[in-house]
This record gives sequence, C-alpha cells and structure tokens, in this order.
Amino acid sequence: MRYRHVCPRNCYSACSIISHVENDKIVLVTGDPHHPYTKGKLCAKGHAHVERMSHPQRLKRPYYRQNKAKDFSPISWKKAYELIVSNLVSLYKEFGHFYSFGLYKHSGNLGILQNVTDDFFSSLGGTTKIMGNPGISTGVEALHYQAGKMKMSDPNEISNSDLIIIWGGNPAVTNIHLIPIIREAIDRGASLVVIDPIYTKTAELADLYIQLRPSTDGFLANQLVLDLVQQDACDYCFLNEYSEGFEQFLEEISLQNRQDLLKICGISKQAFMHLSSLLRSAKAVSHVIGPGLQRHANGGQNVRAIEALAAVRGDLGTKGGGLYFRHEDGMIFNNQQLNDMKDRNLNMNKWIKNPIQEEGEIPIQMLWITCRNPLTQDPYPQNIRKHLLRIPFVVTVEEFMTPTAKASNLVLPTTSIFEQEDIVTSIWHKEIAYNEKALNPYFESKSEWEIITTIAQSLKSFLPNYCSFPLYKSEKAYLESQFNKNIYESYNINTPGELRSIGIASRKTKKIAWEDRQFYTKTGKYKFYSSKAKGNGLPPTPVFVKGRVPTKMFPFWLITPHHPYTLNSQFHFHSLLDDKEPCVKIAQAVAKRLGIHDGEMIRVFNAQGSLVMKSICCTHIPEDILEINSGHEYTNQLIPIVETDMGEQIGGANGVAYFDTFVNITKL
Ligand SMILES: Nc1nc2c(c(=O)[nH]1)N[C@H]1C(S)=C(S)[C@@H](COP(=O)(O)OP(=O)(O)OC[C@H]3O[C@@H](n4cnc5c(=O)[nH]c(N)nc54)[C@H](O)[C@@H]3O)O[C@H]1N2
Ligand SMILES: Nc1nc2c(c(=O)[nH]1)N[C@H]1C(S)=C(S)[C@@H](COP(=O)(O)OP(=O)(O)OC[C@H]3O[C@@H](n4cnc5c(=O)[nH]c(N)nc54)[C@H](O)[C@@H]3O)O[C@H]1N2
Ligand SMILES: [Mo]
Repeated sequence: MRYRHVCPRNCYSACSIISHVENDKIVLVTGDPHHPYTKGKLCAKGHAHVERMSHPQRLKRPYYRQNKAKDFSPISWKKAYELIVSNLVSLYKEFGHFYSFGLYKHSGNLGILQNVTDDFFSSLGGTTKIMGNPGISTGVEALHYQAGKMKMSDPNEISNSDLIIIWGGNPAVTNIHLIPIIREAIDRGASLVVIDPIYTKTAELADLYIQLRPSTDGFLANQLVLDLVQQDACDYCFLNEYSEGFEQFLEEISLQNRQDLLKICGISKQAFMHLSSLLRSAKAVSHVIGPGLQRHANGGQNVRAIEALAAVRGDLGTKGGGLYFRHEDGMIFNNQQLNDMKDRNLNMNKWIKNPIQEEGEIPIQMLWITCRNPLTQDPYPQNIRKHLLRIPFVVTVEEFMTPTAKASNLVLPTTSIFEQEDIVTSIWHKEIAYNEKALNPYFESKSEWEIITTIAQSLKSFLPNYCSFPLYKSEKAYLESQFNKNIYESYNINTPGELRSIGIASRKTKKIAWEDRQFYTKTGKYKFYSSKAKGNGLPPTPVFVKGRVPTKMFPFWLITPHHPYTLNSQFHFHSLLDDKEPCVKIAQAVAKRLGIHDGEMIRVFNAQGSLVMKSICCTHIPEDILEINSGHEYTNQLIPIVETDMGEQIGGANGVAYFDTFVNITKL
C-alpha cells in the first residue's frame, strides 16, 4: 500500500512524501514527483522520517513526576488525563478564570491538526499565551511597512530571472529545492550573487560572492539605490505611478557617504561596481532574503532596505523579478485564524527575562508546551529552565525526551506524520497538501487532536459552561471543520474530500506577486515613507540604521546558522550527522594566532554562558566570526535576549537577534 504524506517541519518545502507500507510497516519513503515545487526530491531529513518514527529513543508512553527533582515514572493515559483535568478544574475554582494556564508553542510540526491546541486554549474564555516567533517575525513586520502585506511570486518564477541576489540565506542547505530553479536560470544565462559574511555552500555556486560585515546589508542596498539614481536606471514609471515618499527616502540616503562602504560593509569599490553594473544591466532581478539576515538588532530595517531596492528598479510585480522571503497565503484554515481577543498575550522576550513582572498578579500555574523545544532553541535557556522549575505543573507534548520534556512534570507522547491525518500549507510555495494516516500510533502515542478532545470532553463534564471547544468524532471530521469558502475558491476545490483525494492543491491566483501593482496600503501605493513605521518608533523610510558590533571583551560575532542534516533541534540522531557534538568553526588565521590546533577542545564564552567544544579551523569565515550550528542542546546558552527592531506588531514580540551574539575564546 502507498500513502500520501507531507513533511510538516518548519521549512520552505513542505515536501509531499509517499510511504510504501508492507505488513503494517513502512519499508520506504519517496518524494512525490507530482509536487510542483519539490518535484519528487526529498532531503536527508525527509528520508529520515522513517528512522525518526521508530527510533529507539522515541517516547512510547506518558511519563510523570510530581516533583521536578525526582525521576520520571511511566503513567497511564487515564491517570495523565485525570491529572490534567483536575489541575484545570482546581485552577478555575481558585481563580474563576484560566489565565493561570499558559501555552508555549512554536514550530515543531506546522500541520493544521496541531492547531487543535491553540483552538482549545481559545475556547476557554481567556488563557495566557506566550507570544513571539523569534526566528521570522522581524522580516514579516518589515515587509508590511512598505507594501502593506508580505507576498511573493511562485518560487518557480525565479527561473525567469536574469539576476538572482541571495541576501543572508543558504538555500543549498536550508531550501534545497530552490537550487535546481536557480540552476535553470543560470543555464538560461542568469547571474547569481550571494551576499553573506560566511562563504557558504550556496556562495560556492555564485558568479559573484560578496563577503559583507554582518548586519550591514541595509547600507549596501541604500548605496545601490543611489547608484541607480545616479546612473538614471530607476523605474520612473513605478516611482511616479505606483509609489509615494521616494523623495524623502532619497533625501535621507543622500546623506550617506559611498566611501563608508568599505568601513561599514567591508566591501571594496570594485565589488560594489561589479554588483551595481549587474543590477543595472539585468532585465529582471529576483532578491531572495534568507531569515539569517534579519537575526540582527537592525534586521528588519535591512529587510526594508532590500525591498526598497527591488521597488526602485521596478522589479516588484514583474516576470522573473521580485522579492522572495515568504508569504502569508497559507494561513487560511479556520484554526490558523483564531479569535484570541480574550487571551492574555505575554511577550516571550520579556517573559524569558522576567516572568514575575510579565505574569503580574496572575502567575502561570500550569504551562502547556507543544511543538517547541525552548531549552534548545530559545535565547537565554538558563532562565527558561528556572521558569519551568518554578511553574508547578508543566506538561510537554513530544515525540522525544527533549531537554524541555526533561524539565517538565508530565510528558505526553504524540503521533508522527505517518500515524495521523493532517493538512500542511507552505510559507514558500503555492501548494497545500493532505497527509494520510498509514500506520497505527506508535505504542501508546496519541495525536494532539485526540489528547485535546479527551481533555475537553472531561473538562466539560466538570465545568459545563467554561469550555466551548467543539467535539468531533474523528481527526478527519475536525480537519474538515477547518475548511472555509476562501480555501475552496483559492485552491479550486469544492470539498475537503476533494483535497484528500487529489492530495496536492495549487493556489489558482496569479503566479506573480504585485503584478497589478496594487499594494495593501491606504492609497494602494508602495510606501517609501511609512507613517505606520514612524508611529511604531521606527525610521519612516528604509534607510540604514547602524547595528551592533563586537566589543573588546567579546571580539567575535557568534553566528549560529541552521544545520544541513537537522531541522532546528530535530533529527540529531541522524546517521549522516558527522558532528554529533557541537563544534565551533574558527578562521585558520585566528587559530594560528591563538595557538589552537584543528580539533582541539576550546572554551567559547560570554557574560551569559561558557561552553567547551571542538574547534574546526577553516578558511570560509572571516577572522572576527565564529560559527556553531544551531539546534544542539547547549548552544543557545550563549545566546542572550537581544531583540531585533521589529516583530511585535505581527507576532506579539520582536524577533531575537540570535546573530548579534558576541563571544570570546580561550585554549583550555
Ligand atoms: N541559536 C539559534 N537559535 C535559533 C535559531 C538560530 O538560527 N540560531 N533559529 C530559530 C528559528 S528560525 C526557529 S523557527 C526556532 C525553532 O524552534 P522550535 O520550533 O522549538 O524547534 P524544533 O526543533 O523544530 O521543534 C520543537 C520540538 O517539536 C517537536 N515535535 C515535532 N513534531 C511534533 C508534533 O507533531 N507534536 C508535538 N507536540 N511536538 C512535535 C520536536 O520533537 C522538537 O523537539 O529556533 C530558533 N532558534
Ligand atoms: N537543513 C535545514 N533546513 C532548514 C532549517 C534547518 O534547521 N535545517 N530550518 C528552517 C528554518 S526554521 C528557517 S528559519 C530557515 C533558515 O534559513 P536560512 O536563512 O537560509 O539559514 P540561516 O542558517 O538562518 O542563515 C543563513 C545565512 O545568513 C547569514 N547571515 C548572518 N548574518 C547576516 C547578515 O547580516 N547579512 C547577510 N547577508 N547574511 C547574514 C549566515 O552567515 C548564514 O549563512 O531554514 C529552514 N530550513
Ligand atoms: Mo525558523
């Protein structure tokens, strides 16, 4: 038998996967060749879903301990449910509301079935949600200021570009299906420019690689705009008819000095001239912005500056041109758009720093963690651990005993993609796809829908009027209830069953974003001057704002990019993984100066943390940058809470400037 699945990890591709099942066992997974973006190719992690599903360390049953200083013991589901419901009932009886019940959820599984938990919280008439999308909200907010909405063309359109500029992204590692599309463009004669402080796998493919100083992209983009103006290479039709505020923007950036390019960005005049001539002569330019670029204190402003460059040249809304970061089209199902008006939303950055102040008179007494591994992925995990110890009842829904699960009271095992129905949308391509259930749940694991529905049912029997969560007979029925007219119209389907039977549905709207050049602003024009940004305390125009720089005491940037064979903190067991222990990459010249030998254990430290790890000496990074892949258990102990400039308006908290972390090293 064959079943259709979709990878729900927080990744661009949301790959369609086919499982080949024999005797109730998956013997093989392959990519679905009919998917218009992923076209049958899976990454190492996609293939490893099978290994992950039956990995010896996967949770088989619920575990509990009342006292976090003690060890866990297995517990039955019946007892686990009783504990959860009795805690909820007593919280309600004590306070008369559920604000002491908190949700801490992120991106471990982006399938809409998992939003059942958000749905449950929203049905309780007011709970607490810890808000913030630390990795992405900066850029999302940035792209709302000038165009009013975050849109992008079908990524396959990039193959029609004459010039592709990748700013702070490493798709050869993080978005592998984009590479064949880029190659197609190159085969047609296009040039590829990669702008990144680190010489990455993607940079290896470039015609022009620009190694700029971290967090200075905005200055480069502003200078390129000035150059287009000086060379009379702007799209004046776009500027005059479809935009406003260009004069103010131009006035601001005219105060900058071209000579500072070397000082600020570390870019030579020659490299700049080469890039600007490519930009002037190309017919259609695609700018691909990776999330890496916005993980700085001025990251949002840098994203705005790049979009402004695309606008000035008239690339927004053209075939082969445009800006590619991500889109919001997939946020279309009912439980992705819940009305949370009654909830108390806490800013995650403030909460991690000082929960007592954030929680005020209603401290969180029971915390529900799902699809999130904050002790590995969030900043300042040392403090988060303290909060988890303080909160009397912490429940974590997981597939593995992660560091976060280990810091909880109750750990509930949940089903994998092969053991539940689901629907997965993408933040990048234009497809939505149905995930079929191929196998029975692994040991005692249960889907989040089943867990939440059982709890809601029981809670309703104790407190009949305080939980409005809708009870459905099956996962399938719950999923069907998330459809609406907008979905049917946008994806050309008539019923949920139709998506189930066709497997993949493509958005039928225009493939080119902003083709009509009607922006989502009050006047319909693209705004080089945003009063909204000004109102939020930001520069009104996309002008470069200086970022943070290393200090004498901590002279290295610590860049913690995403790993080729893991997905954030997942897949660390992967047999392909050659660096099971985290290691720090260091420029050969620096190693030589400090007498560090390749492979030697060294200490990496700052005011917040100190880690000992293996050093790898290499030539692809500048002398004042160290590189450690994110996703390892301890790495984020070095990451302080430095906020980016944007994100709160979109996600409830500003992004985290993960890459504005400064450290020092010593030999042991
Ligand atoms: N230093 C540093 N830190 C970073 C970043 C960085 O660049 N550098 N990047 C940031 C970014 S961009 C992101 S998106 C975040 C990601 O942060 P998270 O979303 O927390 O990371 P994940 O490891 O993808 O997923 C969390 C957990 O979800 C679990 N999980 C998987 N499937 C399911 C499921 O079906 N149900 C439930 N309940 N759990 C499931 C996984 O086992 C995993 O332990 O990390 C951020 N952290
Ligand atoms: N294999 C794999 N794929 C993934 C993930 C994964 O964990 N593993 N995670 C997924 C998720 S959640 C996300 S958000 C994306 C992340 O996708 P990417 O953005 O592609 O990855 P990052 O590792 O965050 O950073 C990319 C690059 O940004 C560069 N960079 C840092 N600062 C700057 C700067 O100031 N300017 C410029 N120009 N470049 C800079 C870094 O050197 C790095 O090479 O990938 C997704 N895909
Ligand atoms: Mo992310």
